[in-house]
Amino acid sequence: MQDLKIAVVGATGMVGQEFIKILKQRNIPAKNLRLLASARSAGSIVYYGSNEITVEETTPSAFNGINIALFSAGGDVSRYYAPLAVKAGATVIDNSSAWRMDPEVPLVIPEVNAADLEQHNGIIANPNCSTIQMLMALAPLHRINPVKRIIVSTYQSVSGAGGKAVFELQTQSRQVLDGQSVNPHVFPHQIAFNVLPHIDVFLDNGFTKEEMKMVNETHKMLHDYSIIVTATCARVPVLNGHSESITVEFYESMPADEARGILTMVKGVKVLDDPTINVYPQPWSATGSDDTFVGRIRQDLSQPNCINMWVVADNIRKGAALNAIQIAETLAANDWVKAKGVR
Ligand code: 25A
Ligand code: L14
Repeated sequence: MQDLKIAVVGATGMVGQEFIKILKQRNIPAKNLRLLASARSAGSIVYYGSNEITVEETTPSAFNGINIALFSAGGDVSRYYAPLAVKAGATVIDNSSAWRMDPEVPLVIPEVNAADLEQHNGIIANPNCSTIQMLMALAPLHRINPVKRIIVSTYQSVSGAGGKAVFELQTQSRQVLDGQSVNPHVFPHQIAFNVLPHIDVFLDNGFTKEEMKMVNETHKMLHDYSIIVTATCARVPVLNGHSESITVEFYESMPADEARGILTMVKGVKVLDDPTINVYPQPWSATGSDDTFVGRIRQDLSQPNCINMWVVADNIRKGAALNAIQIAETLAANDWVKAKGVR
């Protein structure tokens, strides 16, 4: 990983900034890093330890000499630039939803389906944040006792919608407390002191695109299209960290204690589950952490073979930047950085 030349596309965004933070923590040398964004941000300076790196405009030639390009600049940028980056010799790890359901593109959580990376053709998709944390908790259980049905409700923070959305929650919160009127820009309604059952656009089937990502991406990553998934995704006035209430039905009995025991052993998962002392996962304390936190594990009273749980993760970190960097590390460790045709 240390020798690879890495480009970050969308370097000035929420996810882009987290990419930079994690690459620094991984001791990637500044000389191997190229920061790209739109023309608006070109020329701005980003501090990388004691180094100053100038942000450059994303252009097709910006990918010359790059081994890995980490994209987080929205679907349109990815659709246009990812094939150009691949043509220039880079392997793309894309955070947008643009390529996730393409059958040629692996969709990967390294802890869940790392082997899918081997067959990549130059573009690899990073899954949706809500799906990543759900499968971090469910895949280890599914391996032991297959999952039949998932009912999930999300409580998603504003950071998933980008830097302007974070600013909107902060601004509106002050305005409401000061008795002023608020003007929504990023979200369709006031988000401060409110909850919106609406993330991404509505589809003809009555679900939102975000809700259907949780269905479709679960099938693709678990390689199991028989699992029934139904999701409700809500935006809550939390700055960072997504929470999820998950009800999961297994084919066989899954005592809560057994689930707790299995999850305690999983790398990347931390069980925080002691109601006697009010211990359970919270988005505020999950922020900045690499782990996915699971708690409130209990038997569902309404259906046999079912458990309920509460799952929290830092959506910008494990839900986006960290997962993508873990994909890059998996590629590097297995000598899979170059697409299979050119290896
Ligand atoms: O299509 P998707 O997948 O649904 O993705 C939509 C959005 O989701 C975020 C990401 O927002 C994206 O825009 N996102 C994507 N994947 C995510 C994930 N897994 C995710 N969020 C969570 N989890 P973001 O805020 O994180 O990042 C936006 C970045 O994209 C850069 N960008 C935009 N167009 C680009 C581009 N980069 C290269 N080429 C392009 N054509 C964008 O950079 C940002 O880094 P920027 O330089 O355009 O913006 C930096 C500053 O400019 C300000 N600004 C924004 N718009 C305007 C503006 N200033 C003036 N006028 C404007 N119109 C911003 O305030 C910012 O500070
Ligand atoms: O598909 O707004 O990865 O919280 C990530 C951010 C969907 C929307 C994705 C949000 C996007 C989500």
